[in-house]
Amino acid sequence: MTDDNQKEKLKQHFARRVTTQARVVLDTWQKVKESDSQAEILHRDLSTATEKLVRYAQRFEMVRHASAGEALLGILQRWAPDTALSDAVRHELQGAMDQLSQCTLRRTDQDLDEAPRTYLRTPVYVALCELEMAHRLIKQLEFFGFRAAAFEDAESLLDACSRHKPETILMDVNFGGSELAGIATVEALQERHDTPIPVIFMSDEDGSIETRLRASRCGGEEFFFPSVDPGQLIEKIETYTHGNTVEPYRVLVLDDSRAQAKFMENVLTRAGMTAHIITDPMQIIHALEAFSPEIIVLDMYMPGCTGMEIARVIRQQDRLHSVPIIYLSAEDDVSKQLHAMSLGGDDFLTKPIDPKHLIATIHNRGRRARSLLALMIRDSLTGLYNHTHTLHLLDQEIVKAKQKDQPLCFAMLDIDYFKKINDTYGHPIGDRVLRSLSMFLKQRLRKTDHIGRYGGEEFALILPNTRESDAKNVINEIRERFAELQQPAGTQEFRVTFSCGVATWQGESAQSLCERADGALYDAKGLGRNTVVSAGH
Ligand code: GH3
Ligand code: MG
Repeated sequence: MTDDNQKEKLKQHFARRVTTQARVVLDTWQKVKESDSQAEILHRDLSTATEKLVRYAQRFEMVRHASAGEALLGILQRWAPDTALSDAVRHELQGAMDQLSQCTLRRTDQDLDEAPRTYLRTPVYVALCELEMAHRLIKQLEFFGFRAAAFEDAESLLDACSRHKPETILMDVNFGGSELAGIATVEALQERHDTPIPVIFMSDEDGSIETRLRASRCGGEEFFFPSVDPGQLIEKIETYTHGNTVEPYRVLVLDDSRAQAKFMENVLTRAGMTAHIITDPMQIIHALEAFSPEIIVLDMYMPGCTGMEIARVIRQQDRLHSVPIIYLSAEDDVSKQLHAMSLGGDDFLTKPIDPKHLIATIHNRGRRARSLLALMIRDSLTGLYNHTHTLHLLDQEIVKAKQKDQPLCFAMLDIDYFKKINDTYGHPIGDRVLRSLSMFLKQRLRKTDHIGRYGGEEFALILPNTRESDAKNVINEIRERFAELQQPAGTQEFRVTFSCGVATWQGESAQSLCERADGALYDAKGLGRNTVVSAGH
């Protein structure tokens, strides 16, 4: 492990220590609020805990925690140890405690510097009857880069939700003790939010239709009965939290009227889409290549050629066969519209265009197109790119690396002794391991990296604009963390490792690059597995 790597790990470790200490301070404050009787002891506890927090935070350069702690110490000085807490000081302390709790909860740019990577996402709240199970689950979730918190009662859950809306809640239908109390809590909670929080319900006892209906009506996306193992749950949580990171649709608009084109650009951008506008039909080929749109909007009548002709040209290219094409025109003759559609269009919008209608059409077409495309280019077990598409992306990235004169790395990764995992725990558990590694990779690599399932238990990583040493560091970090992860199999748990070969592009073909990475992977296996090896130059 390099020095930097080591330092980063240590930093993450200590960052956790600071946040833990912040929680100790908050807990002590809770006790102070609940009891007036032991003022002296509580005053001392609170001061000691806060001093410790400030010391840790300063030492590990966590600025916000340090200043929140210092503010607290300042106020504490005005609370004479042997007296009861005055209302004024109590009020000020509460304000400072709120500040401190924001440090541990809120996602800000500052947190990016000071908190460990596992705390970057919005939280997942876990409200189970069994606290021990909740904590086990949280440990697993943290491995996948989720930030999760467990709650003991409805009140603290509601309180946390109002301070920081979670991405998902995992809820026992009986959370809180009495029958269906968990569902009642969720019902109350959803009332307070404009958009519902996705909830995953679980129950050991009650899988009746009445309960499922009630759960579904208050935002229950999933209902596990009887309860499930943590692996399955994490996969579900991953699904619901992924929804928040939907990429904006890339829409190409060709309209010779500059004013109309501008209008379209405005509407699309305001709807959160990425628009690329051209007014000259002769630019279409270049725009298709440079922008790779997911949806194309064509004006019907333009000087020099028609939208229908352009559509035919687009459809001449195999890879653009399924990109939806939407025509725009003042044409309201239905038979002409039908004719236009028969020449490769998917929809027809009549000018003047109602923005709402346009956006709805693009959304529907885009969603369909994406799910069709996913069937073609993604592997169904892991959701990663399949073999063919991975190689296609590698070709593309080689072209880009050449153009931009940037480094490019390709890595092949293979699970160690996977056959034994299948043999010992069964094929479905083997599949779960493949999915867990794919989730792990997705969450720890950059958006610009590409991850493919290359073969059965073999994965390929394309890392653009990355030097070999950086690629190795990143993958090594992933390797170490993945090896720590406990894979659940019924009542047992086991660990899995992988080996990896990394090759940096040297102006060669994609095939030769793959072969070199594969060679390095072979060497990694030869060296005893669970290691990352670079290909020779
Ligand atoms: P090594 O450390 O040398 O890589 O050993 P290994 O056991 O991982 O490698 P080997 O090539 O002997 O076995 C790979 C196994 O992966 C064999 C195959 O049954 C299993 N496998 C391939 N695809 C899948 C899949 O989709 N799901 C499951 N569960 N197993 C798969
Ligand atoms: Mg293997």
